[in-house]
Amino acid sequence: MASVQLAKTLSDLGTNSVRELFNRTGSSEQSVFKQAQIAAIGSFYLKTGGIKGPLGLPVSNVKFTGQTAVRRFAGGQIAYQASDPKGEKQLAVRINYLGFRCLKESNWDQSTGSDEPYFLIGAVATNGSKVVRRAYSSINTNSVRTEVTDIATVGISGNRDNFTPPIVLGVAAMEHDLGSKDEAEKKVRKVLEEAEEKVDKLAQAVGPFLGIPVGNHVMPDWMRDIYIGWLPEWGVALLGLGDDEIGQNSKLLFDYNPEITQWQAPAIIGKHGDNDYNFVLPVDGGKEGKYELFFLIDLFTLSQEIQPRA
Ligand SMILES: [Ca+2]
Ligand SMILES: [Ca+2]
Ligand SMILES: [Ca+2]
Repeated sequence: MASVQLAKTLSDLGTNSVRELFNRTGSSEQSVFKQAQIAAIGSFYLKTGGIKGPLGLPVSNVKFTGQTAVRRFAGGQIAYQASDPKGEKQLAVRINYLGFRCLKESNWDQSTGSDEPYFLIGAVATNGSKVVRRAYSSINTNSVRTEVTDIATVGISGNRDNFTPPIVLGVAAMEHDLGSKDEAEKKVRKVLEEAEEKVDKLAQAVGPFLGIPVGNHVMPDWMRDIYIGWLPEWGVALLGLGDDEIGQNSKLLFDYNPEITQWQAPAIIGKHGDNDYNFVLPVDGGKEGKYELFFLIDLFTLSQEIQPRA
């Protein structure tokens, strides 16, 4: 049976009042023993980085099985065992980009007889973001390129390396003429950084998620607005750069109903070159060209213990 360090839990909350403990958790639980575990789990969660840490967004309130408390998160769970909360298991995402097919080249050629598309592929998770640029030449209708490029890694460092679901995967597709690819990449990175800052600010205002109700999706609406909102901002940022804008597309992945306990990667759809793919991002730029980008997205359970940060 678990034993609860009430004094330590109260001190982590910065109070010595049991009544305040009940207020902070927002739980209607009547047992001080259970309230203390709920609060200790909340404090532990904040010490792993809260939503910006490996656990990410909460997907359940604290549930008791007998005398043991468990709270599930998008990236794992915190269980109150013996006399301390422990962060366990980490669900992580790996995204590999497998190349593309050009369904239709642009309507006119400029400096060369073929198209020179480049893709700024962005992945945004609650615990970080990344932009990868891939550029090509001699592309015409029906051209295919295959490759395996890691967009988001499943690493070995429990606290930092991995992307925790949900994830927004997006692409801004450009056709190179006289512009600077570096400048275009810089602009989309800046939009992503600003989105992350907005999320940080709002997350701090919302607080430690100790008492928020869990809705139909893992990602709260305010966060969804920001993470979906960066796509049109990419479009605006890329205007007038000297390269043609083919278009943008993005999709929110793994924003499941929290009741689902076993998340799964999408089913395999087919092969692009030699590689299985399970996700496609189409970009239809009309007269600027039309493309399909292929991805393989995998989910991993890493079974690591998550240590709180100092
Ligand atoms: Ca052409
Ligand atoms: Ca061109
Ligand atoms: Ca062009």
